[in-house]
Amino acid sequence: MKSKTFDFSLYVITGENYHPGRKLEQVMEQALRGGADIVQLRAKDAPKREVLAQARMLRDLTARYQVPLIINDHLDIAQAVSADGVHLGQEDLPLAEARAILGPDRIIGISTHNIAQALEAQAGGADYIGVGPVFPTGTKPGRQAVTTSYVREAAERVTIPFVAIGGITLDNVDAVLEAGAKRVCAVSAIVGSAEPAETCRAFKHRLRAFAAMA
Ligand code: 3NM
Repeated sequence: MKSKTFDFSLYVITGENYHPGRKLEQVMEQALRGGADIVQLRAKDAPKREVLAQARMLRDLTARYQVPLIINDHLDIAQAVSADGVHLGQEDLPLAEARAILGPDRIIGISTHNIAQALEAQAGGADYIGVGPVFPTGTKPGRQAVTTSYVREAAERVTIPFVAIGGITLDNVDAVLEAGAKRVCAVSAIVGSAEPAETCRAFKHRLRAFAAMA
């Protein structure tokens, strides 16, 4: 897959805790059917071999839909399954080291929680950044929400793609888009919904409506 030609508006991250009794593969296939344009495997507490097995499954699934696969944190797993890239938090392997390992062609995304981190990631060669958590979220408990004011600041000052993340639902996504986000990311609102495909379609509808107004 030509990783660096990627673009996306709806970014879906896995969250197995949100769909007990439903298989990861089914839920993510539904998200892809509904229009997810990029998928991240995020399995913070799973044993590494299980993450690897999930990564292999998602590599096959995302390839069928021609959608990039990003692996949270584990560069070795990303390489083992030929994922399109990795996503790194502020406490993970630094961007420069990750780039040295993965080379120029893989996507590297960085979580940022303020404009200084955003500009640092941009200057360091990140392909995209996360901007969040916009709203309080049970997926990352205990983290202070950055509110839509950080989204607004990112829209003004960040020149690489940025994706708003954290507590985003169909009920509040318009506020995020109004603040200037062109890309949004969700875990619980999508993988925890009864109909992930329908939910993705509804998110895409909002994203398209705002893109048409711009
Ligand atoms: N990263 P939900 S917020 C994984 O701000 C993640 O960097 C965040 O999950 C950040 O859509 C977050 O369920 C949780 O709120 C997103």
